[in-house]
Amino acid sequence: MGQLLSRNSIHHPPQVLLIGLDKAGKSTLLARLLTGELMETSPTVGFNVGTLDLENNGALTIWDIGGQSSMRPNWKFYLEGSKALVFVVDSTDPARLPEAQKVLRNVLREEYLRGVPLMVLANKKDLPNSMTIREVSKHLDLVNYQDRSWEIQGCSALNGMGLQQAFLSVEKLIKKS
Ligand code: G3D
Repeated sequence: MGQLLSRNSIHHPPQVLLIGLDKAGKSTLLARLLTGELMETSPTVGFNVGTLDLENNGALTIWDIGGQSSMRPNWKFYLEGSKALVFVVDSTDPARLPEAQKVLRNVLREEYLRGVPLMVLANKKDLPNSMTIREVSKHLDLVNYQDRSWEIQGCSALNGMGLQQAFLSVEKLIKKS
């Protein structure tokens, strides 16, 4: 506990970017996952970073770079050096899936993310009206991403279901890439 990370930490674990529309559940997820303290940044920068210790003694540095539209132009500044992208989707909100699909497509066009593995987290699976993994994949056009490895898993940032498994899979995707 109490570990404060900086971008210049000497032994830094692989950097993972956490992206998603606002309200997808990124802050909830990060708050539940992180063992270290969140590094609060100024509201103008508006992102959180922290370390995630995995059950297998591995670790990942997670950057939550915000989902509000006003923050999106800043995303690309954090892409360099990222080893994986985690895209969080609210699986109870089909109305916003087209927007999520566009945002994902655009971010994956970035040169820095060429070949970087993708994990889609279909969040809020604790709610009865959540869509199936198949439905979310279809809406996000995941089959079209043949130029990188990707996976999709359901989770609940609220009760923690599926999170450790998902990030262990992220670690595996990084090792394979
Ligand atoms: P963001 O950081 O992506 O913008 P937040 O999203 O983490 O702020 O979450 C947005 C809302 O969704 C919050 O509710 C939060 O409690 C809820 N939420 C996040 N993850 C889950 C989940 O897995 N299950 C359920 N049931 N709710 C979740 P409020 O009411 O504060 O807006």
